[in-house]
Amino acid sequence: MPLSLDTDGAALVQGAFSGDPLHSLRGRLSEVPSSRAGLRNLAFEFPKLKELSCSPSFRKWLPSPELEPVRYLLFDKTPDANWPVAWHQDRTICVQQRIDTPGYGPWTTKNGTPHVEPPVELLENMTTLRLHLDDTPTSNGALRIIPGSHKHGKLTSEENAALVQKQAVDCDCAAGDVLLMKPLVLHSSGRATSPSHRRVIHIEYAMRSMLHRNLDWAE
Ligand SMILES: O=C(O)CCC(=O)C(=O)O
Repeated sequence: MPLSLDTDGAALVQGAFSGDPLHSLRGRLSEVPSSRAGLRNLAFEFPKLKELSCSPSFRKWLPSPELEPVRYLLFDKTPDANWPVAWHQDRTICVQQRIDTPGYGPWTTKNGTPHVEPPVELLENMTTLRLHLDDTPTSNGALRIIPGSHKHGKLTSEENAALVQKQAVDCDCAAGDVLLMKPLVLHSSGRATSPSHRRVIHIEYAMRSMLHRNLDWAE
């Protein structure tokens, strides 16, 4: 059974990008200075990505025309940075300035940018588009999810521990595949067994108008 974004919290679009568009993204990315593990401010280094992420070739995979990009990351796994990720939900957004606001918190700062947990409704309405630039089978550190775990809101650590006992699904992808993901789905990934590259452009889309009027999106 293929995964469904609504029911499972993730869905695979095989061959979403191929040929010239994929080669050109790979080429542009190779010019972007990045750490071995990836890059947090990808759109700053690769401004054209902002335009691309709003173009029909990206937007056509999204579940709603009201979604707009709010964060751009690059993840890579290499022989020198072959990182695993523990089970977690993506619960933060990036904003321009910390302004204490009811329903928003806790706050953290990464790379000088304020990050905050918004109300659950905002997270439930977000969708992440992960575009794979390299073949990413399980042996290359593919993402794993717990299907349906996004339906439980923000999980306590006890709920998290109980849910990860359930059947995980490996989201094996080929270069050019897109994995759509709800940020609240529990996800993790293992180390690559023969690491070379595992580049994923990770773009988070949200309903921008759901952000409290005190705050502004960082990107
Ligand atoms: O790409 C991965 O393996 C995990 C990335 C991650 O931690 C995330 O999407 O929150």
